[in-house]
Amino acid sequence: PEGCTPTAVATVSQYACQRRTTTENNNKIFTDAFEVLAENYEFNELEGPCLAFRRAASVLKSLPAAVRRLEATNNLPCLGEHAKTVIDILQYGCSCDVEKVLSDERYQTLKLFTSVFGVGPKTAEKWYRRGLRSFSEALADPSIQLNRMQQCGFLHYGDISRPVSKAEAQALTNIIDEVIRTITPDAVLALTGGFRRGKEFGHDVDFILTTLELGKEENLLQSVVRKLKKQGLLLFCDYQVSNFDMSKLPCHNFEAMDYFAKCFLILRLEGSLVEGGLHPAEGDCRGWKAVRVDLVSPPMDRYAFALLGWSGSRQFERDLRRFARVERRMLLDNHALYDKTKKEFLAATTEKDIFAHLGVEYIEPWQRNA
Ligand code: DCP
Ligand code: MG
Repeated sequence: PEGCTPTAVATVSQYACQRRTTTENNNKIFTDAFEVLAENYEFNELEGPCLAFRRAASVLKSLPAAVRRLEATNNLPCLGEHAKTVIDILQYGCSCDVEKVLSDERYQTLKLFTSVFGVGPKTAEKWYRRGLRSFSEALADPSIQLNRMQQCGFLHYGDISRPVSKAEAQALTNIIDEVIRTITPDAVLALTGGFRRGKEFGHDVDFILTTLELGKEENLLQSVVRKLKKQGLLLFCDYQVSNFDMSKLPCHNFEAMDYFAKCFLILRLEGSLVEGGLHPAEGDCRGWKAVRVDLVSPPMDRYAFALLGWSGSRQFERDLRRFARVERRMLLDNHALYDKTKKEFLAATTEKDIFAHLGVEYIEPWQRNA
């Protein structure tokens, strides 16, 4: 009621790694709006405002209830400068700025082009500047040379632009698990990414696989890919060899990919292997679906760092690294944790070890949906 002052409101941390964020988002109307603005800034290479909107969205995702009045955002970190968007939405149910972006031709086109596997913002921008506005125009343009990844992206567009369900991720887990068991008895497999955080749907399925014995993981990925191919399940594979070298660490390039061996795959998933069937699509009567799968293979002594790094969310990872750097003078990435004060690497065999080194309360994977 009006005039009633809230008592003992817990302060919300500016760092996503100090907040518990489940998949339940009570402020979707705001966070969707902020994410559109963030993405538009990203397309325009304005990193600062992009990150500011992503942070603001992330803070709202962690709240236990919907924001109903502007005053409710007063004591929240990262939100001040975005009050205007919040007021608009509270008042009109939408924001003028967001509507403007959504109807902007450049935004719409870059959004469309980047939805193709293998097409990043740079390529999308190039196509846009050539005057291309649709897939058919891009595919018909003689000056455009699609690489193998983009060709596959277009070929399987219908399937891989549809969300992957939890049941489909489980079916793929079973397939990969069976494959690695035939390769070595000491294989370790972990489902990571959004599905580890308890999401019902994802754009791909992410796995970490390795071997207990150090060094034995070196040929693992290639063996897995070979077997998948033999079974007729491999539709696309981009294999990246390991460049991992402990002496190159600590690495200061935080947004870059890690150095572990990995592959970006498109696999053929049979509907009969999925409990409850394939996630439905209109007119789909083939009985199978192309699904994007990422496999990463760190050596076992890097397992905890890789698992933490690949479990996400992106915002959670960003803030964990920022927290380490700013609050602890430590460098964290997917390979290691380095203490700049002690000038040494801190060992970890579990995610809990890493949180403990950082002095951050442990956050369960399903609470990392920041
Ligand atoms: N990741 C990262 N930085 C990258 C790529 C990945 O930090 N450049 C981490 C964070 C992600 C995780 O790896 O959460 C998996 O990447 P995805 O793009 O698959 O993201 P999610 O699995 O979280 O979401 P989705 O459901 O869209 O697959
Ligand atoms: Mg994923």
